[in-house]
Amino acid sequence: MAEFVRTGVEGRIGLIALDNPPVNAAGAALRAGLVAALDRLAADPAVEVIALYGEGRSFIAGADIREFGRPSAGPWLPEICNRLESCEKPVVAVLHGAALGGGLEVAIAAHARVAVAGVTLGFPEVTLGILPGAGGTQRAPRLIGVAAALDLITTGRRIGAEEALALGLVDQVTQGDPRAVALAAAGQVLAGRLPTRRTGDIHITPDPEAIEKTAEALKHSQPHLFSPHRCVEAVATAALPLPEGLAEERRLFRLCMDSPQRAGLIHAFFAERAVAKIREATATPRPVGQIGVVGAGTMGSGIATACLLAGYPVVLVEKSPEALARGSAAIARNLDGAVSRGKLRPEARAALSLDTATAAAALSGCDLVIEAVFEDMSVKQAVLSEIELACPGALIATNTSYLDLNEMAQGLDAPENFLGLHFFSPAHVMRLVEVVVAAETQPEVVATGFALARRLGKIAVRAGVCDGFIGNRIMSAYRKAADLMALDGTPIAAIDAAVRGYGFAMGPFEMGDLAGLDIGWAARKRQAATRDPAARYHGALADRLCEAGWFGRKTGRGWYDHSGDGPVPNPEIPRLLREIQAAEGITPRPLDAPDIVARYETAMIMEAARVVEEGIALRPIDVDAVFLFGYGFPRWKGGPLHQADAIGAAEICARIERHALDNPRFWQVPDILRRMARAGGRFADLNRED
Ligand code: 3H9
Repeated sequence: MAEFVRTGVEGRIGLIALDNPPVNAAGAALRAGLVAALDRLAADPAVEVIALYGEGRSFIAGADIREFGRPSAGPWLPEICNRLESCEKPVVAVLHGAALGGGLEVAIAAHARVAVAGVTLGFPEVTLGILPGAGGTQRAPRLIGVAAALDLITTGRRIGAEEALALGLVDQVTQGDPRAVALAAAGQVLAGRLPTRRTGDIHITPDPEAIEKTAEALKHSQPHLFSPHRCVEAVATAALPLPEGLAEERRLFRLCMDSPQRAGLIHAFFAERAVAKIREATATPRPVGQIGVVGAGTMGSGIATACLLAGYPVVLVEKSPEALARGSAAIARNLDGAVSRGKLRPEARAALSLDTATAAAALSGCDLVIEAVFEDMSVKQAVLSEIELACPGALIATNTSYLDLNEMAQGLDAPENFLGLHFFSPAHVMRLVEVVVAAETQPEVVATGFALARRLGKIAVRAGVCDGFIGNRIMSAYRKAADLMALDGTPIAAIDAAVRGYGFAMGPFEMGDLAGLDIGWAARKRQAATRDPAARYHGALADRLCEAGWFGRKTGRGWYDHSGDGPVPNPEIPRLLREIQAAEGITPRPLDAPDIVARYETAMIMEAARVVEEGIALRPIDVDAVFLFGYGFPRWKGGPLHQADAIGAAEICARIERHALDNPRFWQVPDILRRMARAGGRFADLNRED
């Protein structure tokens, strides 16, 4: 059996080495090993000082998150921290790699701390829906003061060694191998050059002003979240005697652990990592030096910016010199923004390589070319052929949002080199990229798409070919549900408000006005030929707005009127709606907020289930990642299919069947949901298949 914790004795120094790869998460075995190691060295008469360090990449990355919500075994981290603090012999902790969450709590329960340069420290618990539950809310304020502790604990902000030193979270910063640093630090303790003390013995005075200020700010900045507020309540008790504060911390920690937000946020943490586990992961990515981008519109210039920021030389091609100039100017603005936000050093900006051209021949040296031209099959096919001619053998990617990649690849000599890289606008900001795999795309081409996304700092999700892939396909379903609710007489502002109340930053109509209503109009026209004539047409009202030339913010009017100080619902909508309702024989039936949300969410889950059933998404967690990182789905709800599990398949089926009474074409129970409802299955069970 693997040995998670090893001890050694060197003269008067006892060493404890933690070894639980990859990140030294404090799981049950490591916890048990740590207590046993402490007991052993505490009882060893030769040992006068104990040094604790991590093998591998980290000191301790925190509690083992995989254990949360599952049965596990003691000893628990709070007891370990107390045991460490009360140890009769001085204990020094050496922090390298990551000292996060429970890892930092272990460190601040030790009697001195030495940071190895490059270490990341912090209390990220709040990002997982919990709070530091092993004494962090009590010991951190004692070490660094209430205000600084509140900042770290309520934001989850990660800091480096120098800031930790300035705050007083660590006592020294040094360089070197953790074991050597541990021996040196213990030597300093023995020589009296590194003072030690029990953090719990430090007395602090209450700071009600800092508590009040943070609590007030969080009410506005985090109205949906549970744990940030509990973090403040826990830190507020830090001036009490330690056992009392720890008891209160424990109570608040349990409340957080039991909250559904904890499950949602931890699901989101794993979703970010799970999506990289694809069947093509073993293929070797092709080397990518220079990247070509064809099309200098909003998407093209955003993609070019993202590639430049990641250090790739870029060739930007656009037929019209004017459009090329506009695209170059947009890239320059994006890069200026990156410099002013401190994301790009001015000298690094000067070294970026952007070439522009009006002919595809300029792409000849590119290893990968991404097309982002007008969303039209024949335009795209012609551009792809030009690209292939200019750089045969290069990987070619399309940024299409909806079009069929297999049809697009028909004119290519090497369709095996072709894939979809669906970026989201603004492409240099949004984290999601759908890597769309066409029928002939080779595994190493898929692996290259994932490697590129990683280098761009993005989250890649594998998607199959269908209209809209994972994200836009599901979005068009819940957009339809919103349009149908509006046609039935629910005010658009009420729908937007309810969706914001659910946790999205914007409602569907606000989002439509921002993106431009002409995009959806073009899609509806494209789909008109294949539309089911017996189904209710959801786009009737949106079409009327577009026919009037109201495309949203860019034309000053859309669902809302944007000509005044703030948007107000377009005053023409009630008249247009009455006309449509009269023509279609619709009796107005406005819904209230809970019903709006239930329909919106159910439509999302219904289509997401089909996307999984058809294999467009590899797993349910991939759908969740798409929505978390590309569509502003509230992170604390974990994603649409995590929500589906929370609600239960039987209830989702019942909702769909209820809605189907008024609109049986739109609301249809997917087979996968019916099977789950029957067998008591969950989407989470399908995540284990990879
Ligand atoms: C806590 O401590 C509560 C306490 O207050 C106690 C109260 C009683 N557990 O990210 P990577 C896995 S809450 C389990 O790709 P990197 C991760 O899933 C915890 N597993 O590497 C991945 O697995 P796989 C507070 C964990 O180098 C692998 O390790 N701590 C944990 O890019 C590699 O991870 C945190 O929130 C964990 N704690 O980044 C820290 N951490 O290979 C969370 C990682 O199967 N962790 N894994 O996909 C991180 O921020 C980053 O993982 C870290 C390394 C910076 C450490």
